[in-house]
Amino acid sequence: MRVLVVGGDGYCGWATALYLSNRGYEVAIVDNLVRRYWDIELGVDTLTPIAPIRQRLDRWQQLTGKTIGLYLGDIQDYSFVGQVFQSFNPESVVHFGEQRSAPYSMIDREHAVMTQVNNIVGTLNILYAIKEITPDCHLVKLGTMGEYGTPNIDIEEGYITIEHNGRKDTLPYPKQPGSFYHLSKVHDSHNIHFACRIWGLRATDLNQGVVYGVLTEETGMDEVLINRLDYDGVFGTALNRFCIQAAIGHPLTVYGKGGQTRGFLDIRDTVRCVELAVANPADRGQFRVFNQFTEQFNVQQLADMVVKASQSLGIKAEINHLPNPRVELEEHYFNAKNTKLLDLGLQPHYLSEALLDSLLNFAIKYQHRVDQKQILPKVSWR
Ligand code: NAD
Ligand code: USQ
Repeated sequence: MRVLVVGGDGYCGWATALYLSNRGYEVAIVDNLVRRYWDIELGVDTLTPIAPIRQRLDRWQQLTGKTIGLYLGDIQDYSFVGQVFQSFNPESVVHFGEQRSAPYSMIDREHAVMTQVNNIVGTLNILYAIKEITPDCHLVKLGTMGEYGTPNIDIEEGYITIEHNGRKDTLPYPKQPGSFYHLSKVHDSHNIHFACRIWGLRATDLNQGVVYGVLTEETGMDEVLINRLDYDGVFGTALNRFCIQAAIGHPLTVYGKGGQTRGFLDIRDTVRCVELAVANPADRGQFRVFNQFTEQFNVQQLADMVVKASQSLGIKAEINHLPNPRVELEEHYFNAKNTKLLDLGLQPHYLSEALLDSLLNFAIKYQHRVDQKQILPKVSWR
């Protein structure tokens, strides 16, 4: 099957492109490398030294004999997107190609606008390209668990059945996202759902939780294939940051009380979940939603686990509760369903097993690359 991986130079996209290629899918990457530019804009860098995209792809070819195609361009440009679809004729598009940092989207008006235009226009262009060029192609779109926010009831997978004034319907689950970035995902979901209804497209929205870890079978094959690992206050995510902070002796940055609960998953499960969605496509006209995470933790629990795992390596990590730069509930109910990917055959990696090999050991190996000035959060929601 021909699979186009949009955003294939990024953290989830790179690991997924290699994973699918290794399993015999014909893969091509679309990326405009803007993420590398955003790092330059912010003066930050990934902990792990990532090679230029062409070197990465050449090494993959040398090691495995498999070729991954490359289309460099911006999916906001419809003529570029159209050319890619004409030339590659994808049967499945996995769309990771967005601005994905909540803090980046909250820097100021310009960054909020840029995030929403980039994400919403890019996704709309992909929907139009599917409709006009490859109408049978399955869109696998990366959404986020953050679309739901933290309601005081159980979170279902995309839809909820409601009885109101004696009538009953199954409707999209209510959305209460927590940043302009998370809102861009909600807007995308609405646009994709609409396109499935009016044009009969097939789509799966993968509402992914926070991803952790850096090692997958393929990215671990060679230093040139290494994946990115962000630790800075803008693009770094909670658990990845805590491990790197522990490795360099920086107190772990728990925001506020630390009762914020989220869904989490190992990057090795991200790639597998995407394959499960690709291999089991939605029907024509169907808009499926899968909640893509394997375990729920609050940030205090994560920090405690990192302190404990660090002790086993002789590292004494400490926790610091910082004033919360975000506006979010710090103590709340959170119980999200996640059975659809398990039903398709996902066998999760659990954090208790992954913390050392996939994270802390990497953090220790590359600790000399950490810029301490980039650790504390600088972006405020207020
Ligand atoms: P990333 O920033 O590492 O990768 C995104 C890639 O998309 C980058 O290589 C970037 O250059 C590319 N891109 C962005 N805008 C583009 C455009 N207009 N045209 C072409 N390419 C463009 O992000 P990631 O962590 O790999 O996240 C990938 C997707 O998964 C995002 O949609 C994100 O919202 C979602 N997601 C990520 C996480 C996580 O914890 N990392 C969790 C849930 C969901
Ligand atoms: N947090 C801390 N300390 C830190 C960093 C974060 O306590 O040093 C807290 C945040 O306040 C928040 C929680 O940890 O309550 C998660 O924050 P995060 O930065 O790890 O993740 P988030 O901003 O939600 O975004 C990340 C990805 C995004 C994806 C989302 C999935 O960057 O692309 O959509 O995770 S989810 O959280 O399920 O919406």
